[in-house]
Parts: sequence; C-alpha cells; structure tokens
Amino acid sequence: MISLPHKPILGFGSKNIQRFSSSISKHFAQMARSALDEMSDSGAFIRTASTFRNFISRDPSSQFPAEVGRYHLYISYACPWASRCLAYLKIKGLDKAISFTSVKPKWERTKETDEHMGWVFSALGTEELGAEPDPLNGAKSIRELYELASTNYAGKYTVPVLWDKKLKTIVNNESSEIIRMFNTEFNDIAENAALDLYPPHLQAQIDETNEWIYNGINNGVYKCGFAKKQGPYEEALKHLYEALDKCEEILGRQRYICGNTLSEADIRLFVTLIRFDEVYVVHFKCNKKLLHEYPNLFNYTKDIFQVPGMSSTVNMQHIKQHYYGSHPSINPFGIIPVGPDIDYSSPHDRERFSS
Ligand SMILES: N[C@@H](CCC(=O)N[C@@H](CS)C(=O)NCC(=O)O)C(=O)O
Repeated sequence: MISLPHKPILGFGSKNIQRFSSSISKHFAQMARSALDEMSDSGAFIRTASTFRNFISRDPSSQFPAEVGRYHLYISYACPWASRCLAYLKIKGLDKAISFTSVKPKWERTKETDEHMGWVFSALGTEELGAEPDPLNGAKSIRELYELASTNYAGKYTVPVLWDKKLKTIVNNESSEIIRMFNTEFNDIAENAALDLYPPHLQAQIDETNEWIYNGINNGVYKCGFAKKQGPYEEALKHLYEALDKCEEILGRQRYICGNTLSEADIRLFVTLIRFDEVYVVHFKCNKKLLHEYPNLFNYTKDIFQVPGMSSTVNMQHIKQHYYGSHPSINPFGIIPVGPDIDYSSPHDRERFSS
C-alpha cells in the first residue's frame, strides 16, 4: 500500500499496527516522546510501533524506486536497530549507492523551547569520531527530520531513518522493514547482490526465530533495563536467559542460528549480543550470566563480527557513551564503566561447522 509522502502513514501490515497501537494507547495518555516514557501501569516497558512504513521497490514506476544516490540512512552507531540497517548496507555492498550519517552518541536537548532529549547531529564533525553534521538538510537533530517530513508527527524521534532526497521525506523508520528492502530491492545496484539473507527456503524459519529472539533478547534487554518495578524486571530477565540458553543450545549444533548459512536472524541477534557484556550486563541489569560465559554464543558473536564489513558497524565508544550517558534515570552520574573491553576480532571456533 503506497500513500502520499510528507505524512506519517500506516502502510504494510497496517491492520496489525493499528491493533497494536490501540492496545498500546490504553497504556498511554499521549504518544510517548522517548523510550523512557513507554511504560505500562504495572511498570513494564512496552515499545510503540514505528510510523513511516513506505517501501522502496525495484519497480522503476513505484513511488520510491531503488535508485543509486537517492536515499540516505540516518543512524546512530549506538543503536542496535539502526546498526542492523548499517550492517546490511555494508555486507550487501550498498554503501556507495546509499549514503549514511551517524548522529552524536549522547542524547542532548533537541530544542531550546522544550525539554525533549534526543539524537542530535555533530555541528562540525570533529567533536566525536564517527558523528557528522547532517549533509542533506542541515538539521540539528533527528527530531527536525521528522518535523520536515510531517507537520503533525507526535511520536518518538527514533533512528534509523531512511530518507528520500528527492521527495525530501522519510520513507521508513522501521529497521526490520529497511533490512528487507536492502536485501532484495537494490540487487541491480548492490555489489554483493548474490548474498540473500532471507532466502525463500528459510523464510518461515527466520520469521519464527526472529519472533522469539526479538521478544526474549533484542527487546528483552530493554524490558529488563527500563522496567520500573521488580516483578516485570524479573519476568523479562527470566525470558531473556531462557532465550539465550536456547541460542546456546542451537549454536552447539550449527554455525548460525537458522542453519549453516548466515541469515537475517543472525544480523538481528548479533546487534544485541555485541552490546551485551559492555552495556546490558551493567546498565540494564542483565547480569545473571555474561555473554562470554556462553562458549557457543561468544564464539558466534566473534564469527559474525568478523564477516567482512561487520566490524565497521560496531563503534563501542558510541555504544557505551550513549547508553551510560543518555538515561539519567538509570545512571544519574553518567559514569561509563571501563571494562570489560572484549576483543571480538580474536580467533573463534565456528569453522568447525562450515558446510
Ligand atoms: N522499531 C524501531 C525502533 C528504533 C528505536 O527504538 N531506536 C531508538 C534508539 S536504540 C531511538 O531512536 N530512540 C529514541 C527515543 O526513544 O527517543 C526500529 O527497529 O527501527
């Protein structure tokens, strides 16, 4: 379903999103302006759905056709959801066709006239290695991009943002959909077009795996970290470690999470695992067991990190500065723990499963 640009729309899967949104709205008097506000009465963290849901298509006559140089990906290196998209850009060989910019790691005031804290661009490109000014719109913040794309947007100002330079609007701000577009729709342009991370014969298995990994792990760590009551925290922690134990067991039998070929499910799992020991263990209280205490999961994380292109998507300084510095309700003094400084480029044992 395609609709006019310049408006936040519910496109693909809109029925599900509407159903989800209406149940969410029972919990919120108004749209959450930050992940830290997404809270139910019971103190559990509940993530709201993304809003811009248009699709880029390989069909040249579509509203958003795949074209070299037309789209721009705004990310934060700190953000696992944005990092999924950057990972696709790198491993599919799309980084010459689709440009990208990372914001500064630590949230700042996005406007002088209110208190909102969020992603801002570097003013000069020299303050933090990796963070740059907005090259397209000269925006000061990600919030400004949402306001350019829609005059009545009232949701969160999240990354990733997939921006259309031609229509000057947001195409899509939902990472799970952006990676699907990058996998298939740019294959006439991609340097690594043959890499299919969502091949037809694995799609059902990938979807099923994504579901429990998202609930238990990707979003599970946030449910632990943003819980405001002991019960929801403990419940999220239980599910998190059940899912990690399940991964450990699967990865004792095969190289990747859906078999012996790299798939979308691996990229989605990796972005959480790489942040686990450095951030989630301390900041989100996911400390029942460390990732490096799981031999298969730890070696698997190194294996994915060493896929050509992947290591350039991991900026541990941005990751640590963001989490420890942007959530004062969790870490009031913004102290960044020094350790454990794990070397993910060290040898791993995963070749033993090579097909
Ligand atoms: N569903 C979105 C989630 C993106 C998301 O939550 N991004 C976070 C950073 S990790 C964000 O930008 N948060 C801004 C805020 O909460 O104000 C996706 O997967 O693309």
